[in-house]
Amino acid sequence: MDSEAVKKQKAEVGREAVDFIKDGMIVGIGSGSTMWYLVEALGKRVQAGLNIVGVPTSKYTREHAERLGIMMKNVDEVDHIDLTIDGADQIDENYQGIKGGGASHLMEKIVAVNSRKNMWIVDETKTVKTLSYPVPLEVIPYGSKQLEKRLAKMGLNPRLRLDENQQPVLTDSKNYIIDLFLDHIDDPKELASTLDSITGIVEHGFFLDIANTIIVQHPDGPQIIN
Ligand code: ABF
Repeated sequence: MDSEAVKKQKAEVGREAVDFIKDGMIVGIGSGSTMWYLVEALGKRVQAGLNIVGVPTSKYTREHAERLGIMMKNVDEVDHIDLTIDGADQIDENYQGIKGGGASHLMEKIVAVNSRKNMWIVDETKTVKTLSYPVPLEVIPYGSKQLEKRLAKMGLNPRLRLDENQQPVLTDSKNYIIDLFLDHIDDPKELASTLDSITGIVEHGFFLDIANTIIVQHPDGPQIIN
């Protein structure tokens, strides 16, 4: 549960980042609680005449944006994406990130890799020296129990993500999420490469060499890292 200070930082960075969205842009719109504040602020700008097209990274984001009058198009309906703004679960000192705590990382990564520029907006609790956040994997339901056993044998400490009714969480693409609980991840690129080769894993939550700009919100204001 976010502290009041973290909630304040999320609201501040979400409202500040909307200034990077310029008239005429095609903008990838991320998911998560920080992005909720950006979408609220963007809705006000659109209602005041800002002319942009949004590309959603989740059903929730699409519905939230459309309720505010923001025109949304799927990634295959636009020629290109000028800028995608998204949250993140954890960012290390090499600006490598883990995303997917909100079970949206597959669509987030599809939008991100189709964007000319990517910006992450985070509260200061998200930046760490070494990644340690549980690594989300979007996996195909069929064979997911066998996959979980295989990941366990590899020492990756997997756990199927369950909802409040103890049922598997379903992503927008109707897949499951398995999280890898690791004390620390010294070589994200090596682990990402290993995960890329395992049948049944659709996409992992490592976002490596993707962010061009990161805005970290601190009590005394935003730190913009390019
Ligand atoms: C989203 O932002 C997800 O990838 C990630 O789980 C989430 C985390 O950010 P927040 O703390 O803002 O919800 O993009």
